[in-house]
Amino acid sequence: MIWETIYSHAKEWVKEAGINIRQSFDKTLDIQTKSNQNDLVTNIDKETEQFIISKIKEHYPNHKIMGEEGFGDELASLEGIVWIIDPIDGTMNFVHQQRNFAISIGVYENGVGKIGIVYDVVHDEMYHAFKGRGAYLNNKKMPKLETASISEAIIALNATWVMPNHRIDHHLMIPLVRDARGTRSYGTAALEMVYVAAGRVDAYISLRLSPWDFAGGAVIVEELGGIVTNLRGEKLNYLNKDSLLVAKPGLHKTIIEEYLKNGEW
Ligand code: 2AM
Ligand code: CA
Ligand code: CA
Ligand code: CA
Repeated sequence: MIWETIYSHAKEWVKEAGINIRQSFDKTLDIQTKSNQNDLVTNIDKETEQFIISKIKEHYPNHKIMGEEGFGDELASLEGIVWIIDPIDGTMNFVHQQRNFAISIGVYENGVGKIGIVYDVVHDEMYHAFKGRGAYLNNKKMPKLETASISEAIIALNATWVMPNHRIDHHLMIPLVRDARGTRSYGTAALEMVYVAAGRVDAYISLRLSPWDFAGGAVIVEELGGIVTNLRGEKLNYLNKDSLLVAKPGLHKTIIEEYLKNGEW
């Protein structure tokens, strides 16, 4: 089966890329900025993306590729088989902490997520799922997600989304933060999504992310019954930037209906 092979190739290449990244810790990083002075990219982000893309092109020349650092294709649609790649999610953590970052890959067929891989390189923890076949943390199958109430929920989000901000209805976030049991901020969307999958947090919220930030994590969370939408409660399309709400079933509905429903997101 072609999909079995794609799944094992994807896991193998991500592992190999992880070994290269761990070896890079001893070398000097070349750090550059992108859209602003806190938006970082390194030679390792670029080398990792190029490594994974070279493997895909060698084995699957007909597949399309969307990668954050621009070594993939310019895509106008998600027709066919599309690899959506974030070579390092959490680059600021990679640069400052040498931990709390991940490689994220989603493989989509005509816009539907088939394979999701999020690899926590430093902890050697690979979260992976094949649609319809379960989601795993390394070799261990993860259980389906049960619902949670707001008062017992840990919500992952960045403090900037609660600060006054002309772009967003930040004041709607304040009751949510107040009513939750606690909040956490890890600075890596891909890992924060799989933390929902693994039950380490109950929900994750972000106001603006790109497809490569959430394409891999979405397959894993949805395989376990978790809900992945934008902050309006709509499905994501994986071609455009969007806001993101990932949560346990039930809790997702509560957050949308009791907290975010009237926001302009
Ligand atoms: P990145 O590290 O791959 O850029 C916290 O910064 C989270 O938001 C990370 O998952 C990060 O992904 C993502 N993110 C999305 N857009 C970003 C931007 N313009 N600057 C920094 N982080 C961004
Ligand atoms: Ca980036
Ligand atoms: Ca990212
Ligand atoms: Ca990245």
